Amino acid sequence: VFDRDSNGVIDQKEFDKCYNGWIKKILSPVSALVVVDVQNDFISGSLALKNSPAKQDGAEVIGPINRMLNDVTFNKVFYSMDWHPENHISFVENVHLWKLDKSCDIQDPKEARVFDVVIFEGPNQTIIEQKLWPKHCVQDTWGAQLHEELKVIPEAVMIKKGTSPDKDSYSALFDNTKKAPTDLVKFLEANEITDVYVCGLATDVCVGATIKDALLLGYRTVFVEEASRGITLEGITGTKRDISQHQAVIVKTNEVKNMVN
Ligand code: VGL
Ligand code: ZN
Repeated sequence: VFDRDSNGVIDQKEFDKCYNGWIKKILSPVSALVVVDVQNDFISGSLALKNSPAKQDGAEVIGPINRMLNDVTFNKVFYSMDWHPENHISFVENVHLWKLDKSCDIQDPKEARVFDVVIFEGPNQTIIEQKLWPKHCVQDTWGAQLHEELKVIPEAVMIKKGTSPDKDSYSALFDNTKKAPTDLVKFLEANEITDVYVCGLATDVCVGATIKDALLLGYRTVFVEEASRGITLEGITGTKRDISQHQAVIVKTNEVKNMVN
């Protein structure tokens, strides 16, 4: 049982004692780093974090991530990429392409705004609850490319998500309906990964969703906060509280080296 602060975050000294003094001696951790969506659109493009409510700068993750990749030898490194078709259901510009469900507050596509949650009628009476975003990370465009200063290690695996028009996928592990696993689930299993380190953009959307799914799959899951930036402050705080309550560990970038190597 760890001491935690009011946000449920574990005390660092407690954690070091337990992890380095005990857990690491009896287990052989196999580590994976998942770098989530460090793509141009979230840094200086259509969904630039610096223009969103928390006013964080997505470019600030690049230094910590590159340093971590230079200093730490993870067993596997993955980069996820939001990779949407032009007609994707999450784009505010595309609301008119989809059928709004009768239960949706908004019935005229022209009234729909970024951050609204709308309800679409999907195939076979299914309903799709969807938060709206500006058009972003369209397949094969500049906005979907990883930032050019991000270090990409040659052995890494790219995980593309949100690729079907009618499904969004915040998590790098499952689509938002939690029905379809991505290839990352297969890779983690095939490589017998035990510990999943997660960082990138955005803390309160895709990073948080990836951490929650990794925890649900039973991985020891570590959030590298300094190497992540988010969209809203309430979202970031809420994400940290949720994942801590589900036993994720929040660490500083320089502590990752002690845990992995
Ligand atoms: C993301 C909003 C929409 C993210 C992706 O990568 O956090 N956010 N699509
Ligand atoms: Zn997206």
